[in-house]
Amino acid sequence: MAVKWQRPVLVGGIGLSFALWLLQSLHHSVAQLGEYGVWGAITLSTGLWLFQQLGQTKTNNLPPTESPLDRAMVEKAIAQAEGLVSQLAAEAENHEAKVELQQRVAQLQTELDRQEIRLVITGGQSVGKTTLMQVLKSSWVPQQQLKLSLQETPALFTNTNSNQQQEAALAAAVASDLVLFVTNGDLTDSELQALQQLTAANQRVVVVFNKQDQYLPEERTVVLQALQQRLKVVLGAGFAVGIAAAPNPVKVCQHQPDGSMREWLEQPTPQTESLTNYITQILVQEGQQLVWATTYRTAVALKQEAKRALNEVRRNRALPVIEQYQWITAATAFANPVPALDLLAAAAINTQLVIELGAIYQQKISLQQAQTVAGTLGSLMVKLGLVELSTQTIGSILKSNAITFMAGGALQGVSAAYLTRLAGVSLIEYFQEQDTVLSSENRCLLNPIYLRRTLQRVFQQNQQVAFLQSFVKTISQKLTPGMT
Ligand SMILES: Nc1nc2c(ncn2[C@@H]2O[C@H](COP(=O)(O)OP(=O)(O)OP(=O)(O)O)[C@@H](O)[C@H]2O)c(=O)[nH]1
Ligand SMILES: [Mg+2]
Repeated sequence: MAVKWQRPVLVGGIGLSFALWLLQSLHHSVAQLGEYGVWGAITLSTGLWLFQQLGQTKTNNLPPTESPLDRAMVEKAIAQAEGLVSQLAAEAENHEAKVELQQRVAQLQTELDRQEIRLVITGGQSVGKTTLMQVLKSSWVPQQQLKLSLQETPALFTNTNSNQQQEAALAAAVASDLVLFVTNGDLTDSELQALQQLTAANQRVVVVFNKQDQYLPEERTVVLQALQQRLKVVLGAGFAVGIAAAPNPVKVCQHQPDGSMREWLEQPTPQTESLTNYITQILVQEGQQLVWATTYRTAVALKQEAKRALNEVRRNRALPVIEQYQWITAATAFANPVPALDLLAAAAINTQLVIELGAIYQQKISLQQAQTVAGTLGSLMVKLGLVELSTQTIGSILKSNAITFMAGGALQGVSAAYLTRLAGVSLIEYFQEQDTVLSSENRCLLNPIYLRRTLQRVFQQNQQVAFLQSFVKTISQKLTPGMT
């Protein structure tokens, strides 16, 4: 098989005689071996270094928005979004989302200085959203000093609306500064879920209990109190106000001087004062904060979108690299079968893999750090029993196939390739979580606990029989092209 042999670190961990043979056959300078061969003595003590770094990984995350938001925090979030979008532009010049993301990032600064405050009315079908909007527009909005805009989302929780439409309605709510969530009584489960979604997105919500006129006066208080209670339990906060945006006409009876009774219907005026008082107060006290919070949410969402795009670009570059290493490890273990899997050899190969994947993910990793990571991955695989489990499973797949008679090194070859894949994919997932673009110090900080969790997850995802069977088949065919 044709292996491009450009990676000096690779050589170190592979059995010395095999390496020499390889080197000779590949006409490589033996001097390189002396330089890097020392690494064979990888010790677990270097793992300690990892533990010292523990807890330093996530220092660059955005602050939780529970702490009062100030302009500087929003500006920081905007700068982070900008950083990621330009990183994406630098790494993938022709990315399809590049121009759009750049435009949206440019708008963030204008958003931050926006004068108009946006209110959105949302809620289930026929709860009175349009009616409330009309009442507010005619009687309340004109009295306000602040510039306000008021909009209604399509109804939530309808049978006809697709999930997508529902998400779009909620997204419109999240894009506003203040949400008026209208309901007609105690909250249903879907209403609570939507409220949870909004609060989780750090959206400021006022729950509006409309059509109060349909309840008797004493019932209204009970329903309102139940609502407040539910909001407190489920959301930990929140506030509900009762209104009647278009109360039903009431029958009025009047005794006439002649003893007869006159009856007529009277249209009561809308009762929205408790709501308008409450939101006027919010806007006066928190108007500026609300605009900042919206800009912050938009910046964070944009940042996440850019990060996803960037991760995809990098993953597409990283997977072929991992595949290449699978072949190298497989060929090595196949040609040089040892009773137990020669993990050290696999680990040496992983050192170079760590460096190459790190480069794709913009992590500056020294040789020593890469060795530590590879060593830690190797020892974690042993400790978690992944090596044993994998070789057993792969062994039984090999036996159940017609390729049982295959050369002795097949099990080692396929297992080594599989473990390399696990290590590589774990590293991809691990690096994806790192905010290197955003950190001032571009160091590779590794958290072994998180690495362990990632490894376990990746192992579980790659344990499906169908995947393993096709993996075994592909690798063994490549190893012994004539035999299978
Ligand atoms: N009794 C009573 N009826 C109300 C009240 N507010 C609105 N309604 C009535 O409820 C019905 C629906 O009101 P809309 O304002 O159209 O409700 P909506 O939420 O905009 O409806 P969709 O947009 O279709 O989901 C109308 O017949 C309103 O007159 C209220 O406070 N009390
Ligand atoms: Mg409507």
